[in-house]
Amino acid sequence: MGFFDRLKDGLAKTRMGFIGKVESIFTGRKIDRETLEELEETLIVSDVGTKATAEIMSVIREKVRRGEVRDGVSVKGLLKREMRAILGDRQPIVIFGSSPFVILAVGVNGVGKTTTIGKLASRFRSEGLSVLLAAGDTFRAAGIEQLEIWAKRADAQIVKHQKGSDPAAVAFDAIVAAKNRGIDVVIVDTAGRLHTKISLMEELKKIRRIVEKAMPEAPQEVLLVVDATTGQNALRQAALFNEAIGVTGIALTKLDGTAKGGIVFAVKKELGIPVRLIGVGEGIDDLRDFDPEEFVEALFS
Ligand SMILES: Nc1nc2c(ncn2[C@@H]2O[C@H](COP(=O)(O)OP(=O)(O)OP(=O)(O)O)[C@@H](O)[C@H]2O)c(=O)[nH]1
Ligand SMILES: [Mg+2]
Repeated sequence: MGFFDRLKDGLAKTRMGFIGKVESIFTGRKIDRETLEELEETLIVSDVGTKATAEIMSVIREKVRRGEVRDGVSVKGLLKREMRAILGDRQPIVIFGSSPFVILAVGVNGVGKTTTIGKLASRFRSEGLSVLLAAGDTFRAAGIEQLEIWAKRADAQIVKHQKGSDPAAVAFDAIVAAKNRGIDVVIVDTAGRLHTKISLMEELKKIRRIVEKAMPEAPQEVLLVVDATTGQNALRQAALFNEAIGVTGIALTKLDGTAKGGIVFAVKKELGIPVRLIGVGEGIDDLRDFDPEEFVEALFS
C-alpha cells in the first residue's frame, strides 16, 4: 500500500466521524440556520478548534446568504476548499547551514518521540545523509535501548551515556562527536515529560542551553511530538513547550486509528507552529512530511 492509501486508511475514523456526519446533516434537508449550526457543531466536535471553525463557518454562511451555495454537495466542496486554505503551504524540515543540523525532539510521555526519531533517521539515511542519534532519555534504561534498536534499524550512529546521567551532557557529547566525524544530522531524544511540571521543563531549558554551547546555531529544529489522539490537549502541550524552549515544528503522531484528525487544523490556526511531519502507524515508513493537499484529499475522499 502506498502512503496515500495508508493515510486514507488511517484517517478512516476521522473521515467517518466528520465527513460522514457532514453528509448526513444535509441529506434530505435544506441549508438553513439549523443545518449550518449542526455543521458548526460537527467541526467543533471533530477537534478542528474554535478559530478554524469560526473562519470556515463565516465563509460558508456568507456564501449561503448570497445564494451562491444551495445544496449539501456544494457546502461539502466549499468546506474542503476552506479547510485546505487554512492549512497553507507545506513546511517540511529542511536541512541547511553548517553541519551538524541538530534536531531536538521533545514532548510528553508516550507520544511517539523515539519512534519518530527512528523513522526520521531512516528517512535521512535513505537520502544519503549521515545521522547520529543522542540518547538523551537517560531516565529509563529501556529508553536508551529502544533508541539503540532504532539506530541499528536506520543505520545511524548513536551516542549514549549510562542510565541516570545528565541528558544535557549526552546532547553536548553527541554534537561534539558529530562535528569531529562530519555528521550531517544529529537528533536528540529526550525523556517524556509533563508540560505542567516546572522542574522537568527547567531540565529541558538546560538541555537547550548546553546544545547552544556545543554549537551556537543549534538546535536548528525544536521538534515537538504530539499525539493526535489527545485532541485539544495537544494545543495546551504545544503552548507550554513553546513558552519554555521555543518550538519550531510539530510532528503529529498516531493519526491512524483516531477520530481526532481535525486537530491538524486547530494546531495550524491556533498555534501558528508548522506541522512538519505526520505519523500514521508504527512502521519505519509510517512517517511523512505533512502535505496539506494530500491530507485534505485523504480526508474528503
Ligand atoms: N499507531 C501509531 N503508533 C505510534 C505512532 N508513533 C508512535 N507510535 C507508538 O506509540 C508508542 C510510544 O512510542 P515511543 O516512540 O516510545 O514514545 P515516546 O514519546 O518516545 O515515549 P517516552 O519516551 O516514554 O516518553 C509505541 O508503541 C509506538 O510504536 C503512530 O504514528 N501511530
Ligand atoms: Mg522515548
